[in-house]
Amino acid sequence: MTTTVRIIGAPMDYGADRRGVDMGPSAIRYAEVADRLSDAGVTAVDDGDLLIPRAEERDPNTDGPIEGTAKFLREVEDVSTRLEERVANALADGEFPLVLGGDHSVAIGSMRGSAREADLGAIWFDAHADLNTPETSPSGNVHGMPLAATLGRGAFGDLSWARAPRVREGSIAYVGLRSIDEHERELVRDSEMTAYTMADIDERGMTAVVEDALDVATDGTDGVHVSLDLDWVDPKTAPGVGTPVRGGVTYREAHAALETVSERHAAEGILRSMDVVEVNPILDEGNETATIAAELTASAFGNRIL
Ligand code: EXY
Ligand code: MN
Ligand code: MN
Ligand code: MN
Repeated sequence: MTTTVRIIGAPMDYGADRRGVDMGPSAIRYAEVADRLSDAGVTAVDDGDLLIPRAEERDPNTDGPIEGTAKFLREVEDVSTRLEERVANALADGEFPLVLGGDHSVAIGSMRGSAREADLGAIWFDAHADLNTPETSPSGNVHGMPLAATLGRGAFGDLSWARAPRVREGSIAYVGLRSIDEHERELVRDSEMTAYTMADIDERGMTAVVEDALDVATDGTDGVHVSLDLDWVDPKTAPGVGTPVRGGVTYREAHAALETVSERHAAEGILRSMDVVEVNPILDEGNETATIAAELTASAFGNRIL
């Protein structure tokens, strides 16, 4: 039976400081993600976009019901709740949910939806740790917090829409980490998560690192969520992101990583859901970052040279 991938657009930019990531789903579609998935041998069905009001029409509401600062938290809740439903419905229909962001706060809804009926592991391809809580965040931007939200850390512990009870810290692996806030460093060190930094990739090579990350995310879980933040890739290669950090993964390393995921999936059926986030077409050059996002997605589903 061939896999059906359900594309769900989440043009949310409440979680980031700069406008533009709301155009991510359009740019990734324009880069022919559906055709590339077909080339990889899966059927792609496009569910369209969630309707999301423009940030300018909303109040960031920084003094909400929680301690600390998390801008547009009500709006993020609204989108997360609707996205969770779409993701859970796709899985209930036997389809694979592919969420196109949007800023990284979309991962809250995608992981909650994916973990509703399963113990879920996750691989976090990102320059950043995304583990701030409203109390520790230097920016108040929720795109720096989705893992903390999913794990119910800090003020998120009181927010039932954010925490995904079937995601265990010990089943999460970072790959490619290189930009971390001082306080966040302690959070990662003290956590049960596994963090593979850029230095680990330099030393051991991407394939070996991703194999280990997959061991972490599959051990004792029912499936794996892949969260692909395009700022993971080096900004010289993928410039269309709001929080670029130099020293990122190369084009070939990125493909090798997603190919490693797809090979494990082909052998063991481990993949359950995926999101592709932080593509900002305003900052991009010739839709290059969106094109890389579409190509990497196809690699995750088995697209190969031969
Ligand atoms: N750690 C910084 C913050 O929390 O504001 C930057 C976070 C950037 C998050 C990007 C999307 O991965
Ligand atoms: Mn991120
Ligand atoms: Mn189980
Ligand atoms: Mn990032």
